[in-house]
This record gives sequence, structure tokens and C-alpha cells, in this order.
Amino acid sequence: MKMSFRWYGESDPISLEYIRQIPNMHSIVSAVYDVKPGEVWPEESIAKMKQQCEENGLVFDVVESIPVHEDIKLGRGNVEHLIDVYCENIRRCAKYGVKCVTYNFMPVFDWTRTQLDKKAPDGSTSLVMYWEQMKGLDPLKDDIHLPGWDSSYTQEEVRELISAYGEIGEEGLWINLEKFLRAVVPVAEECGVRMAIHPDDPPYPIFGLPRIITCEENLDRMLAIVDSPANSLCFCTGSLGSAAFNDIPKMVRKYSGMDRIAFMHIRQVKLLEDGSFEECGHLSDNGSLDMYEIVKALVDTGFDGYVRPDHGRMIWGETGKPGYGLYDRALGATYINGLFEACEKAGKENK
Ligand code: DNO
Repeated sequence: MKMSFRWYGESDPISLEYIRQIPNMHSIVSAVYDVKPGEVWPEESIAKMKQQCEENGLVFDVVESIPVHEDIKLGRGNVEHLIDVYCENIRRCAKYGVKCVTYNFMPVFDWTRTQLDKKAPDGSTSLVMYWEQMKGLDPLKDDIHLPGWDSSYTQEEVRELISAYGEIGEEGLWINLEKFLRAVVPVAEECGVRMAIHPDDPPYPIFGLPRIITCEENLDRMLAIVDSPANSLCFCTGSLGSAAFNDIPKMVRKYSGMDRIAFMHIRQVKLLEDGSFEECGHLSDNGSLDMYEIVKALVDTGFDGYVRPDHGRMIWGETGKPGYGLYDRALGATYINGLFEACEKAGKENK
């Protein structure tokens, strides 16, 4: 596996000088942030990112994300042009050494949480989603500002998008995903890039918006659309793991065994009885996911893709982008390194 760390570029309060000091750190996961979805990424920006990483002994070979324009997901407007731009961005990234491109197909909003700084008994804070806090919210009637949601949309635009997605429904979204994959995956294949779709977070409909990258049946369906390692998963344990119906170690074993996981987001989540969930420390004991079984499944199946610790808590007084502080993600990386070393050594001894 190649250990990686997400970095938000020069505006990120965490420097590459710090990131490189995390044991076993190999790759930087980043993107060009000052370009809107549907626009071409300037080559200079990609080249600069590559150079900055190299100066720090790191490799910029994972992109997270090239965002998919809402019109591609909705199948409206100038889809052909938007898909061409997307393909061009893949080619440009590949030219500067990128091997894996992450994206998602979630309507309107990326991840959904109701609070980003929930205090745990030990004084750390983390992101949570409590159904109690969601109750009664209706985006078609109320002005809703959930933390982390794209604030560039007006409430009017959000309402329009929500109704448009309501009209196409899940099957409409599948049709548009299929069209996207059939165009994009051959380009990725050609330039040696693996596309890695991020699951919906959480993996079920929110506010009636269709969500399709949610469970084993749907992951099978998505991978079958184009049966190629260039059409792979960004397997996010925390996103898929925030629904009890997903058996995470089993799914990791299956998809890694098929060589269809390009990128692992490893994070912990604690499921509560009513379906709410809290993010927590990476350790198995801290939450609902058995991290040992997850890493063992990767090692047993010879996984050689990218891994990153995902959302950390805020600890030791750190402030910054919720989920993306330095300290707890570094602890996560170290813990994940330890699990890999133990599983790899045990695997060799058992041979
Ligand atoms: C959350 C991230 C996601 C992810 C996108 C990929 O912290 O894992 O926002 O980057 O869904 O397109």
C-alpha cells in the first residue's frame, strides 16, 4: 500500500514539511481548488502542485476530487462538452504523474453532517450526524444551512436542483452515471489513471435526494458498467460504514480481491441505535468498525493501492478544517501503518 495524506494546497494550515514527517508518508492527495466544476484545470497549477510535493520528498499522484458537474449527474445542458472537459482534466493530471482520480456522484451535496464540533468526554471534537437534529427540516420549504454544504448555491438553486433530482430519481442517476463512465473510463485507461468513485456519505437518501453508491448490490452494478481496473472504488470505510447493512471487512475483501479498490479512505465511525453516527478515533475499540479485519482483508488480497487516514478528530487544541487537522490524522496513519505491518508479518509467518 502507499500511505497518503489529503492536503488542501497553499491555503491549508498544515504544511507539506509537517506531512512528510509522518512515518511512511508517500503520496499527497489534492486538487486544483480555484477552478469551478466544468472548467479545465490550468496545467501550471497541476505542475506547481507536483513540484511543491517533490521538493518535500512526496509524490502528488492522487487527485481528490475532479468534481462532476451537476448537469452531468442530471443529464441536462451541455453534457457532451462537460464530459470532454472532464476527460481533458484526467489527461492533464496524468501528464503530471497522477495515477488515481477520486470523484463522487452524489446529488448536490457531498457528505452530510449535523454538527462538526461535537465534544466527546475526553475533550476532543468530531463530526456527527444526529437524526434528532435533522428532524423536521424540509429543504423545499426551509432555508437549510447544514455545516459543510456548498455555500455557493442560493436556497432557490438548491430547491431547483432537489426537484430536478426528484424527477430523474435513482434510475435516472444510474443512466447518467453509465454515460459518464462509458466516456471517461477509456480515457483514464489510455493514460494509466484509475478512476475511484467515492461512496455516498451517508449511504442512503437524504431529503429524498437519490443516492446510488451505497451498498454491495449497487457497487457491483457500478463496477459492471465498465469492467476495468480503471473503473474502481475509493472505498471509504466511514461512509459505507455509517449504515449497519454494510459489512465492511467482507466488502473490502471482495472488492480488493477483484482488484477494484484504487484508494482506501480508512476512518472509524460509531453507529448509534437510531441510525445516527459519530466520527471518532481510528482504533477499532473506539467505534463500530473492526480496523484489524479491514486491514487484514487488504493484506490477504495483496492490496497495493493508496490508503489515507480519513477525518480525524480535533485534539490537543488544534483548530482548522473540521476532520482535516494534522494530529489525529497523523495518529490514524500511524495506527494504520501498525496494522499493516502486523498483518503482513503474520501473513509471511503463516506461509
Ligand atoms: C470527505 C471526503 C469527500 C470526498 C469526495 C470525493 O471528507 O472524503 O468529500 O473527497 O466525496 O469526491
